Amino acid sequence: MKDILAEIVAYKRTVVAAAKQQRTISDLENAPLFNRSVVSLVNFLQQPQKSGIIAEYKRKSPSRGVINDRNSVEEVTQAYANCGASGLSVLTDDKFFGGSSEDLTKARTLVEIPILRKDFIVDEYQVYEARAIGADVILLIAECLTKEEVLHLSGVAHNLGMEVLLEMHTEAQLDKVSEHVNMVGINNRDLVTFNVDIDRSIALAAKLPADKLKVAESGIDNIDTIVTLRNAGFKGFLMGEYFMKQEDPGKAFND
Ligand code: IGP
Repeated sequence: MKDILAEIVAYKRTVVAAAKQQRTISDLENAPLFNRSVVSLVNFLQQPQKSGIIAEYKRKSPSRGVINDRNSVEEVTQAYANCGASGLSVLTDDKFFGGSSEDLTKARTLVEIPILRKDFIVDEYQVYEARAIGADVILLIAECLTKEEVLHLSGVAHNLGMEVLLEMHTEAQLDKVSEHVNMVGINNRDLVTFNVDIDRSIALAAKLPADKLKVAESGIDNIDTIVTLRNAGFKGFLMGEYFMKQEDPGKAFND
């Protein structure tokens, strides 16, 4: 792990340290949304009449710069839900992706489909925070975490009733899958070089554990790709940029 990913992780550690001074874990446990019932993304992705698409709200990214700073989180996430998204992904990182915890909470009050907190989680504090802001699922990124950290953080999420999507990019990272991981995501984008290659998902599909739901992430921009991925065994398709870069991100979902 190096470059931008190392920079993001270092930044997260400072953000978490500062947040802990403001709000303790018991404060988070008292947040109004903390005890709401969680909506299962695994369940939504397994429903054959649904699209399988996890539609992402992403204003900008280190690899692409500004993608969309016009359409509000309320407008886009409601449109995604109305058009048949199986789930939402909301970036909560401020510095690199232009998101916030408030974005996720706003989406939560408007939609009933499951919401993934898309961030770089390196500390259990962020797992409690995910619950407090209204998330149903957390993302854990194998590239940033040891096997022990994945085990611990996924266990905390599980105890709080949330689901876990473990994202990876290489076969070697499969070693980090733990019992509390519900879904394994293959990120077609290399987080260090930013190269996108859809064949990553296809190549790794057969190697993934049979008892974890498979999600293909990044660089998906047409229906043929979704069909190919579905045939390879994927049930979830995480898509951001393709929708966000359209004039009307919600409308693009129907095309
Ligand atoms: C969406 P895309 O290429 O459709 O915008 O990709 C999503 O997979 C991507 O935003 C992503 C991501 C991440 C962002 C995947 N893993 C980890 C931040 C952190």
